[in-house]
Amino acid sequence: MATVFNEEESEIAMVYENLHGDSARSHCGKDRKVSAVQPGMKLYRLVAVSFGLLCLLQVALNISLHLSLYSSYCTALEIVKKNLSDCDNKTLDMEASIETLTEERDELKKKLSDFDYYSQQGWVYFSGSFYYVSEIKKTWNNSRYDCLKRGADLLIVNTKEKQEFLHHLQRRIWIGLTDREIEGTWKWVDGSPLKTSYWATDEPNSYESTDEDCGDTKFFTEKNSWNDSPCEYLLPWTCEKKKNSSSLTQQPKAEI
Ligand code: 2F8
Ligand code: CA
Repeated sequence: MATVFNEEESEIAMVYENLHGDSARSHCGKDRKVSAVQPGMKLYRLVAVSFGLLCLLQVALNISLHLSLYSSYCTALEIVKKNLSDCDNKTLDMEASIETLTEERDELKKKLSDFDYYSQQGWVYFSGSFYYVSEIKKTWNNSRYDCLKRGADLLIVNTKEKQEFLHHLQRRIWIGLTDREIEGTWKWVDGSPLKTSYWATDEPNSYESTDEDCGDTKFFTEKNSWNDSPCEYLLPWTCEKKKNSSSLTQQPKAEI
């Protein structure tokens, strides 16, 4: 009787479930137990899946954050590298400037030192060269020898300004001009040919067929003051030392 009753009850429950679906489970005997477990599982699964998703989201966010930080770090590193490179270039520029300034300073120091030295030795500075006017008289050759010993040479008058400087001296002096090698072919002591000349009237004339092979300023009161004289004459002379001249090293031979 009990078995029959249970079978009937089971059939009724199945029919009821078919008719009312899941909602019926909450009102019926055995199914009431099943429907109490399944929602818990679902919730558990839902929580587990949600937790998993949250973990994945966390991982994704972490990766994204790290990538973003790495990108920022790289950008910052690039900026630092560029700044360092700019800094290096500026340092190199500054070092080059310091080197140039040091060279200029040394050059100026040398000029000042030269200027002091030559001024004390009685030299006069004019337009980039130092000039020395002797107080004594010598032959043209010995005059030149004196200049060479002083690291200079006899005056070369190759500009209008130098001729004006010479005119202002108002003295008869030897200049660095000679035609000793070829008569009539006048050359300066540095070997350069005579181009612009300031010969006095009727000069050079090898006066009365004498050997006048050396230039002087016999007619110093005139603008055109040059004369040719015998090289053995005793006259004052003018030495010229150009800037950066290396003639200090020259070793001339004295006239016997
Ligand atoms: O002493 C030689 C010198 O003599 C004369 O000058 C005073 C000649 N000048 C004239 O004849 C115009 C120079 O040419 C000569 O060198
Ligand atoms: Ca003459």
